[in-house]
Amino acid sequence: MATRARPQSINLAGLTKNDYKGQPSTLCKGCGHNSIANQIVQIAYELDIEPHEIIKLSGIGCSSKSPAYFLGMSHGFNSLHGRMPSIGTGALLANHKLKAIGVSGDGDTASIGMGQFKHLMRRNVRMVYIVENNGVYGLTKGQFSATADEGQVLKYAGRNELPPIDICMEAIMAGAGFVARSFSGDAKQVRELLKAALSHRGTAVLDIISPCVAFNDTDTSTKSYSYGRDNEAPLHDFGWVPPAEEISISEVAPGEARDIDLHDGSHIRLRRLDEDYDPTDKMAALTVLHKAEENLEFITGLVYFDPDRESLAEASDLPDTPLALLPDEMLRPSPQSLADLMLDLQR
Ligand SMILES: Cc1ncc(C[n+]2csc(CCOP(=O)(O)OP(=O)(O)O)c2C)c(N)n1
Ligand code: SF4
Ligand SMILES: [Mg+2]
Repeated sequence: MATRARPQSINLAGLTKNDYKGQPSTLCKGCGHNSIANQIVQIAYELDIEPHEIIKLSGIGCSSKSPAYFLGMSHGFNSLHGRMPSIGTGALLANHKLKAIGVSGDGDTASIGMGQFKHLMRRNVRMVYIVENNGVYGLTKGQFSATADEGQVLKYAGRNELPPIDICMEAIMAGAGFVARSFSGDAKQVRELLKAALSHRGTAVLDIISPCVAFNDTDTSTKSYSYGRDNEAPLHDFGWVPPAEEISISEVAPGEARDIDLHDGSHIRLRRLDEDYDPTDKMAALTVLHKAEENLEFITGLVYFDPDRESLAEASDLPDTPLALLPDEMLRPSPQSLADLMLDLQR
């Protein structure tokens, strides 16, 4: 007997999960970037996000193509190689009410885009900045990127003689207040981190190991599926609790969980695993990253959190109505005020 397809449930925004999808992916089958795009679709649906509230941003690379594959009804700007931070800064000053999701690659961020990346975090532009980190330039056929393992040998690229850049360390040093590492193969953790990152008041950096199945998925690579599966060592069990939900510590044994407040009234809930890790301690965060690099450990979870720094929009004292929505008369100085200014300059 023929079965009828069940209608998809409609969320509070009046949309189905399908409504949050984008174009069909043209990336390789099995590419980690596809999985991250799927998690963005899922969380946007679960969070009842209105598509027009979102702007998707990217640079150039396979990773930077992926915003085409999620949130097809949202705003989007696929920019130049390594230049997504300046486009994002401009867009979010023009409309600070937008929620921004930026997708970049390790080449786009840690090679050509490093200068722009650092200043985005120094300014604390409110956006979720995802680095889909595969250790290679996938789009241009697998050259080593600045996050590739030192001494690694790849069939087409040869031997990499240079030490890797640690994106999380760079993010913490530049002033980002939400810095996390994850693995595209750990869909649940990626989803929870994405939800919390959207609630953060400034730049939230997610460095997600996202294997390139075409050029860097060998067992000896720290950016491969096998390495991720065998070595992922979460710092804690990470969860995000929405603003309206009552915090109930009673469901976990005392001392096993810790809740941290986010700016919008939501909470991060950290459950202890083996060791107690405090992500609000900057030196502890840098030490854990340094040790992980030395011991080739793949730690994941929220590495660093500082809720106190104002975002660029907050520090710029912008009016509540976004600049992009103000009428011309309010944006343009009057002829008299320009004349007064000129007089002032001549004094
Ligand atoms: C100014 C400039 N230089 C070089 C390139 C060529 N290029 C395109 S994508 C890319 C690397 C992308 O690597 P990554 O950001 O790691 O993305 P992936 O494809 O691995 O996801 C390079 C070097 C370019 N498009 N523009
Ligand atoms: S080349 Fe690599 S990064 Fe690009 S789509 Fe294929 S698997 Fe993904
Ligand atoms: Mg890459």
